[in-house]
Amino acid sequence: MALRCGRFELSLDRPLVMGVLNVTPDSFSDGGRFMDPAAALDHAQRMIADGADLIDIGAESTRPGASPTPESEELRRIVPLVEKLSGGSVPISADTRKPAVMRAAIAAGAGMINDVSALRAPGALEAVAGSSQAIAVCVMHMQGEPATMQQAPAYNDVVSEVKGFLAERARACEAAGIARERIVLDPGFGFGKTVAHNLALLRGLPAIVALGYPVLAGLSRKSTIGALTGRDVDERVAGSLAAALAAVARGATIVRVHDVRETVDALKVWNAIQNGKIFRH
Ligand code: 9MG
Repeated sequence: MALRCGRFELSLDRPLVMGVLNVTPDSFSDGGRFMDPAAALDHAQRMIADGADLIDIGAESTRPGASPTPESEELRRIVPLVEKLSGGSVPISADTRKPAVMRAAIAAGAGMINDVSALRAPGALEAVAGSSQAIAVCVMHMQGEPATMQQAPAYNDVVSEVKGFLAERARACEAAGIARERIVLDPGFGFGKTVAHNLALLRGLPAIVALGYPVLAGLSRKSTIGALTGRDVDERVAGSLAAALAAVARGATIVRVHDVRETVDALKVWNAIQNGKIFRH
């Protein structure tokens, strides 16, 4: 299996690592650290040197409680970085919910759109489907909106409800003209979910993988890792690695992480044990 990301075709023969670059003042983990474009570029280059297969740039925080970022500000933060990084050796993903930002990021060379709202905003499906390049899209499940989503998340059966939602969004993408080999699904760990919901989803991940699309898992440094380990956000590397390996063992093909070097090493060891394959980045 392969994932089409514009000029890149990513083989899914081994799990891929997506490095997180937040150019926001208020993200839960690295908020404020990469607002300076030079620092952001440096960090992206570091993650690529450490073995990242894709870089995901976000210019609007979607952490619980976050308020929306104006479109003009999101464009100002993200477009120059996509322009500078998109000529490099790995695809650049733009993490955005806004169709205008999607279109600008695609024009600047993005190879993927990562939408935590699963292309539900009016015009979002068309922004991706209408792109001249065959870029990829990650559609994620979220219950509610970032500002309020952690207040009272509730499900009867979290795995089947998330699976049903993702199946419907994949159908909507394909109906809009986005080919199957461009679509990635994501259960949205931490987005309108309690610790128990996140653990149930992780255990139930094979049911989502069974839909037949690549699955992305993002648990890196999230509050569930904090709840399970009692660690502050910058001390959650070990817990995040355990979660990434658990996701890959259940069929995830992309892990979205802050700690690229450590995750790449962990996956090399996991792969050698599991599949007898030694990968060099
Ligand atoms: C932007 N963002 C934050 N967490 C995420 C996750 O788990 N998945 C995806 N696709 N995006 C995320």
